[in-house]
Amino acid sequence: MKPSVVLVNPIFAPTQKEFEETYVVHKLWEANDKAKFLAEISNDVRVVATDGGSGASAELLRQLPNVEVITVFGVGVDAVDLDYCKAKGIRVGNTPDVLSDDVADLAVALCLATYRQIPTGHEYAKTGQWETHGPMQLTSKFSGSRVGIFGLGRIGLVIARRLQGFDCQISYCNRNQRDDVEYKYFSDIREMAEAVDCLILAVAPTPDMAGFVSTDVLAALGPTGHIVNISRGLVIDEDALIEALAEKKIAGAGLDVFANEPTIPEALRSQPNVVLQPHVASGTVQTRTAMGKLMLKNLSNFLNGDELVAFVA
Ligand code: 8YV
Repeated sequence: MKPSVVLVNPIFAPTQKEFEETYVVHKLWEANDKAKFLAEISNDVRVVATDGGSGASAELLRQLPNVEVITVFGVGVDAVDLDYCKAKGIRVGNTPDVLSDDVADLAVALCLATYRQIPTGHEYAKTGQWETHGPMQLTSKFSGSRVGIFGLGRIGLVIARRLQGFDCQISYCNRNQRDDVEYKYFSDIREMAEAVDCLILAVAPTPDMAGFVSTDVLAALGPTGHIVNISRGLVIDEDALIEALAEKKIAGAGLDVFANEPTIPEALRSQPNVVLQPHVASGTVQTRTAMGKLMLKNLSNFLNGDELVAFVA
């Protein structure tokens, strides 16, 4: 008999198709009465499949007491209740490494787009303003700037490597100093923000990091400072960010992630000095294909009694 899987939300279509061919897939997002839906299948379900945004809450997992493994389409597991999983011995597989190149590419793209105001230039050229109003206003140079990476993990390291090509002076802030890099280390994000021009958030967040980038950190970054976030929206206090942008306490922001996706507050959307992306850092066909393969491999390994290829619990 095919194993039963609760799929929390739709995922990359080819991966979902393979799930549907291999397993009995119960689509949670389609159920109107989720509690009833889960109660009817809970005895059979050993597997939850989900993505980085939806994860798996303790409330969901309590309704599926026979779950043994969660397989996540994404590297971020902040939306999975890891304390609950550890307490119950539930394994959690994710998809690191295969997405680092794309996420780092988007981080660099957001730096360039924000400093050089690429969307503004695009609009300016497209709408004929160049012809009617003359040359566009000047922007800011990115190459050679001082960049602080909050979270020098797998993705952060790839970003740092790319930024060396832009002659950036790289600093990082982690819980612990790494002994395999020469970049300047800060144990305190506020101190790092004060010392850099551009703050890039690449941390693998935990729920307790909510609002970590606060009014204070943004003030330390200062009126010529830029912030780029490819981590999770929760890491920035979004109201503080909106205020800092509106009052020009920082120069600009490049954001791929938001506190309450897919909703982006109007006050943020209407800021002229932000470049927004709809959480697409890993969103290329190539990377999503690789993530899907890894997600499926994690699960087949688990069900065959082998070790998961990539896991956090
Ligand atoms: C995905 C992500 O956008 O890996 C992550 O943690 O946030 C992304 O790669 C998401 O999980 C796919 O829907």
